[in-house]
Amino acid sequence: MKIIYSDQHYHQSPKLELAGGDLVPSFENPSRAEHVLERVKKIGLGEIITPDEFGLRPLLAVHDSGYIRFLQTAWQEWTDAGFKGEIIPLCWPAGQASDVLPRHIKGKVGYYAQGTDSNITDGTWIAALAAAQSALTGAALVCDAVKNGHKTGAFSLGRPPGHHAAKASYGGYSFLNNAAITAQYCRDQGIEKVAVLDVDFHHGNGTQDIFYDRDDVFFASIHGDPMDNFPYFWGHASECGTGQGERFNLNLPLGNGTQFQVWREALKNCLSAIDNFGAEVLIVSLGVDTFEEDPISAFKLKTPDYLVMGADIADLGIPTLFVMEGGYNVEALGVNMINVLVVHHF
Ligand code: OKP
Ligand code: ZN
Repeated sequence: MKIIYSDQHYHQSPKLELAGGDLVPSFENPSRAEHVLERVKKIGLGEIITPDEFGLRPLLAVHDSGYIRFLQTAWQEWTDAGFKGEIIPLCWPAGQASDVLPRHIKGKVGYYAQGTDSNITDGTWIAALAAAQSALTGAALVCDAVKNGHKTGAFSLGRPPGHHAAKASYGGYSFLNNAAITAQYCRDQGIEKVAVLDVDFHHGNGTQDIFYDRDDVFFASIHGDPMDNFPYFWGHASECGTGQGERFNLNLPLGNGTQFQVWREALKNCLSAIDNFGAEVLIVSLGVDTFEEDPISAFKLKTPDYLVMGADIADLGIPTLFVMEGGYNVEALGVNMINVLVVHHF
């Protein structure tokens, strides 16, 4: 399996985030990728390559162009307005007065942000863009595998994560939806049916948003029940898709404290749904914040469980792109994440 990695992720190094009213060091920081990379090297998972350049086109195929423009220019506008700290939004159109995009950067930020947890820094765009290019490089490898009848997998080792980024909003540390960008890229390469399986603890609301009305990209997510967990306003089992997309969105929310035995049943349901759908390519939003000692999540998975998870996914037998998402116990992050991948070690 090839691993795609760029050190451009160091450009996203937010200082502090709000947690329970306190400002604490950001959970989503460069040490996360360092731990995963170290583990990849230690076990010799596969060749590590740098991303190719795909430009903005594949990003604009899933994200709103005004939103992309905003991500490119927000930091400049923020510093032009005289602000010195990182961008944390303070004001939203909740309750809805007007849907007009404000002129001032403070208004724009509220227009495009889902919450206050995802600081925009001077390097956010560079880092997020590099993560997207890494994922696209992996997607190109997987598309080639389909065309040549191979079962190769690829792993995009990148950050910041992407699965909360919607067509026109950012949140949950996510700015560009790498899984969605690559799913669309596969479609544009002629792959008829693509499935996205999201195993991160948090519901992949951005990916759901992007494909909610479509029947060519199946989305399945296992996550902490949104009644008790971020992102709170998406991820209920009743959200099944709309129009053409009805029945092509599968949410399996589970209660806090869920252990692997129950989690695995949900995984089997997702995998059989993906199999019935007839996916030719699988993209896995790979978060390991389901770990029992994750500092911001509430499932009880243990380190060896990730080996079983990886083997179950591999049993599907279709070319698979793994895209790194969450996991915030940095000490265990490398081992847990790579445990999902070792079975694909070829
Ligand atoms: C991103 B991913 C705690 C704020 C929590 C939401 C969690 C984002 C998770 N201070 N912010 O899905 O791993
Ligand atoms: Zn998560």
